[in-house]
Amino acid sequence: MKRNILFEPWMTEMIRTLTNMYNHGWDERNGGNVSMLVDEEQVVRCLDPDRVIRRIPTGFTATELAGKYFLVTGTGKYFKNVQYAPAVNLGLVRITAAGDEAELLWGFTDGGTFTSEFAAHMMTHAARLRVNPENRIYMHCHPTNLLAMTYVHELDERSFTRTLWQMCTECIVVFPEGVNILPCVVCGTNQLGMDTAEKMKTARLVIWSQHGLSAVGNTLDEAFGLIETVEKAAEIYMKIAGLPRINTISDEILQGLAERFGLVPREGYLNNA
Ligand code: 2HA
Ligand code: ZN
Repeated sequence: MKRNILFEPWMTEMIRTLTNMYNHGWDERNGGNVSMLVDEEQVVRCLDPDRVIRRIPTGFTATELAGKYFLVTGTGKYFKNVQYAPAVNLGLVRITAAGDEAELLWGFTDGGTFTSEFAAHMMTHAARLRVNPENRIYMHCHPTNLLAMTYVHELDERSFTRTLWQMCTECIVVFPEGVNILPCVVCGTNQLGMDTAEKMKTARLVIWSQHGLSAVGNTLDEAFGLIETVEKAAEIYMKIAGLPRINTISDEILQGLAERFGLVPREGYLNNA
């Protein structure tokens, strides 16, 4: 007897997280997309792995991910609706041996398909698994203050990271590697997928300027927490950016925080450190 996929902890956590992202205002309309690597062992408890509903071409080749299973949000789907209709808004797919198709095993019940950013997801999963075999999550959304900040702050990665670190003492502890940044480009392309995956080799956070933020992590909580912390910092920045600034967090304090928590800040990002 197979278990009900909707009651599995990884599924309920995905649904709760997407709902929470919507409630934070990060995912207007169909904005945002999330994918989660799921172990075969977890999948076969609920589904017959030989029962492929449909094959969906991906438009790229990801042989490194052959045979891997991903729970992923659907294109055009609204995060706010996932909790009411998970099987329409989410899909569980397996990457084929050739790496250029996804086999649908569950979900997308209205004939839908995965997010338009599937290339960024899969290319990033492949890149992250090379640097961290425990990585499971790719999360993308449109946090308001972070987006606002990409209009008024220079987009140099060191400078942008330093400003975020200076917005509250928590930041350097949560993302000591900083944030990487891509310029504003047309989204949904393989090129953006490749560029994002490249940027994800050195940081768990990548900003798409004037578009949004993506985070990776071993768990949904880790990726969500990274985004939450960056967005909090950006919110503080947007509150103070137009005001005279008379105090800040010094590089000495930032270095001290990193040492206190046994973390190494991105090399060269602190002055005299
Ligand atoms: O899914 O966020 O980047 C809609 C988007 C595209
Ligand atoms: Zn987006």
